Amino acid sequence: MLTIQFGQCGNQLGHTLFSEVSSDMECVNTGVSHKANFQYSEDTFDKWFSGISKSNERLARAVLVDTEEKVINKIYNDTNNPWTYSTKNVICQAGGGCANNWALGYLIKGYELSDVILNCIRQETEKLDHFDGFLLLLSSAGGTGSGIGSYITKLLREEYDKKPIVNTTVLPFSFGEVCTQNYNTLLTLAKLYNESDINILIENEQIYNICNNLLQTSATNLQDMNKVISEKLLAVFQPINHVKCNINSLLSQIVCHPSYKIATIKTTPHIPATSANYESTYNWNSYIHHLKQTLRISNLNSQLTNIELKMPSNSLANTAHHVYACSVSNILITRGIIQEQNLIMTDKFEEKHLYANWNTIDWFSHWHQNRKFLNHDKFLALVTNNSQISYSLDTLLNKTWKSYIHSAFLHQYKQFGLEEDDFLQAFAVLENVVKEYKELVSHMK
Ligand SMILES: Nc1nc2c(ncn2[C@@H]2O[C@H](COP(=O)(O)OP(=O)(O)OP(=O)(O)O)[C@@H](O)[C@H]2O)c(=O)[nH]1
Ligand SMILES: [Mg+2]
Repeated sequence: MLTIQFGQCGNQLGHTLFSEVSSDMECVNTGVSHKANFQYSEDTFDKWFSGISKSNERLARAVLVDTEEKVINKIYNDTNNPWTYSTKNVICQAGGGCANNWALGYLIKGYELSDVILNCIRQETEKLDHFDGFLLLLSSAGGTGSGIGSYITKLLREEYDKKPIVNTTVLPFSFGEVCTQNYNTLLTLAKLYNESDINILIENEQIYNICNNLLQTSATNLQDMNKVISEKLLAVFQPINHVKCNINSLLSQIVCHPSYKIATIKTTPHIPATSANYESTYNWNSYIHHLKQTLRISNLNSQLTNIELKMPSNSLANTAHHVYACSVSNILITRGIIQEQNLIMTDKFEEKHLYANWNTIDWFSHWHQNRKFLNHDKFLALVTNNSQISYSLDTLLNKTWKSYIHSAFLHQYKQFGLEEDDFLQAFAVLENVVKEYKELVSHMK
């Protein structure tokens, strides 16, 4: 896999991600044999690193792109890690960033930097005997990640038409950031929908709430949030018992229909470091029950609280009256030791009524890894492609339309050559996505 980090968010997140990969490799309490752990470490290394540097650090298989130096310098010069980035993979065009402007990133700076970026990517991919695909990290709200990230995704699709492209897009807080964030998000999501194989959406608000409510982090900062996002991504991408579970199998399961290419990752447990011992009191099935409840939607007379932000419970409450989102497909990934008296039962996720009726064969998979993940006794991730996403996208569309009909800030985009028609096309793409996801519900089994 080749990771490409764009802009402030993509680079900071990527840096935390590689640090977490290293921490996971170095865990001592693995729960598996020396041989099994050795294999896990080898597979991890092959996935994320391209070799060892002269000073004996692991070299991240990553390309870094930004249009201002501050963040890149900070992460590149952080020498407190057993891993590092390759100098030749750092592409930074100093010039004050893309000013939270998708058009400046996509139409101007993306174009200017594209040859250098693609050359660097070619050098990395040509070294590999087997190349699994791309993982792109970016935020949708700024100008660099959103604009250059979308532009490079388009070029990668042209050059590597058969290689999987996985985008991880961080969505902004709904209030209080920059005035152009909704336009940038609209334009990014619409472009990526057409060019990449899957877009894993991460909502900053949700992550912030996980830090505050569950981890009880005092004064949550971006670093704390990036740790949670990294855990979610690694719970999916770290090695699985069966080697054949790679990006291609993720895609064929989750994106089994070309109209539905958006996924989210729900994870549990998120426990404050001070109460880590508490973790072992939960059995697998309480966690699985909890993850299933994250798929609930509110029915007419109840205001549903966000289940991912609650603690799991060992009492498996009666769920007969619950209403669930309609899923295209789900993958449950479990990491940790399975004991005879505490088996993993996945039937809760296999129930047909959770899925669209046209998906007749492969709506659910379960992947497992015995080796403990980041010192958690048990850690679970649910990769889900379901109708819940239509709510956030609908809200985004409504807000963006409101600005658009008043022509608010449009001149900032037009000065770099973006036209009304480009906006209208992006609205049309995203409105169609929302429509498809909303209609899923009428296809429930
Ligand atoms: N989770 C997370 N979000 C971040 C981080 N840094 C920035 N963001 C979010 O990203 C958005 C801003 O985008 P940036 O990534 O800073 O922008 P950029 O891609 O560098 O683009 P320009 O600075 O406009 O050139 C806001 O929604 C921030 O909340 C980070 O480290 N982690
Ligand atoms: Mg920036």
